[in-house]
Amino acid sequence: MPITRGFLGKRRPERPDRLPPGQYDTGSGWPTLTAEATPKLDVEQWSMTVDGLVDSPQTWSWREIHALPESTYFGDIHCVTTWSKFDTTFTGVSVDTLLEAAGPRPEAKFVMAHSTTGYTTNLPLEDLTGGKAWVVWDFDGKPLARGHGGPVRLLVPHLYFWKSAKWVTRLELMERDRPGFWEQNGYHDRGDPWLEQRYQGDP
Ligand SMILES: Nc1nc2c(c(=O)[nH]1)N[C@H]1C(S)=C(S)[C@@H](COP(=O)(O)O)O[C@H]1N2
Ligand SMILES: [Mo]
Repeated sequence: MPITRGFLGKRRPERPDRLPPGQYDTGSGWPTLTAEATPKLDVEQWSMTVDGLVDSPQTWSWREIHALPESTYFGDIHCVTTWSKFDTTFTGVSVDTLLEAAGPRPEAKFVMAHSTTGYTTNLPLEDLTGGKAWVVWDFDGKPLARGHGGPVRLLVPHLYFWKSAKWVTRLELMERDRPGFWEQNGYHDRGDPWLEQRYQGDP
């Protein structure tokens, strides 16, 4: 069957149901969005800490975190600047695995993710549990590029991508919510793309 020019010209999204409101499909591209200078991190110096309101604060070296059970995310990501990227594959460790080792206290309700650069972002603890969040080092089977947060970033794909802190080094469990870097600058404390929680004051 011939495909008409008119049909192609409409550029209908292939899977509109996968695109949250106000988003477009960036295709094979992957924009880089960084507020600070991209750090050059030595994996021998890098470590991952889970502390704050936990029974047993934990720190993993690069080697130690790789010894934990591996976990892969396959699916979509959504940036508040309106691009979405379909069918990404990230590999690392589930945040559940890290939290199980540290033992969150009952009063822990929120988390501040910290980057080596000082970038921070806040999240409800519930958004990091139940197989919804990862600490990742591979993208599409290759080491995560430095510009995209390599060697290690947080991945919380069901929320806008600013919650996925690049160069993550610490998850701090807290009783009360506290705004991170973009949240202090007017972005939403939760950031669900399906609810279009872009800015403070959105639903
Ligand atoms: N450390 C750090 N992490 C960050 C950011 C940043 O500026 N610094 N930007 C956030 C924003 S706004 C987005 S959209 C994504 C962009 O990730 P990418 O550059 O890999 O696309 O990272 C998030 N994590
Ligand atoms: Mo973003």
